[in-house]
Amino acid sequence: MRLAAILLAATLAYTPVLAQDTPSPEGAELYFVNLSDGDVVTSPITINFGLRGMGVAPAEVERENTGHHHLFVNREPFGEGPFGEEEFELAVPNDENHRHFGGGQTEVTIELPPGEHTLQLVLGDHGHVPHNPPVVSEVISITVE
Ligand SMILES: [Cu+2]
Repeated sequence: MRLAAILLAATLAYTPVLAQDTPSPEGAELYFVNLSDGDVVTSPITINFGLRGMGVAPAEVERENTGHHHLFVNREPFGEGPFGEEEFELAVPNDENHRHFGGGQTEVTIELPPGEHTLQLVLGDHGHVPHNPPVVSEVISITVE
């Protein structure tokens, strides 16, 4: 009994901070300003990130109702990977499929090879974790000529 109590206390003490604990305001919206699903484009491609109902802040800056942009390139839609939304509990990964704009950038110019590509925007908080509820754009598919 005593050991159980100690174990329980230890477990509670080391429970990580719950993920997705940065709230997003109702009605926040993330979208591609200059691209639509089905667009045919040429590389390099300039992509403008649109955000309504929230502000952009650099990573590490903790301020209510703000976040920074992430661009998902050619991966499963947000929440539809093998680990669901828990995939991002600690942070959005940083690789060529998950690009961070921690400086507070609202546009990027990227090169993509010819063919079809999917893009999605995901807002992250100061620690690169999506908000609760998550603020994500629709997934668009574009074709690079
Ligand atoms: Cu980030």
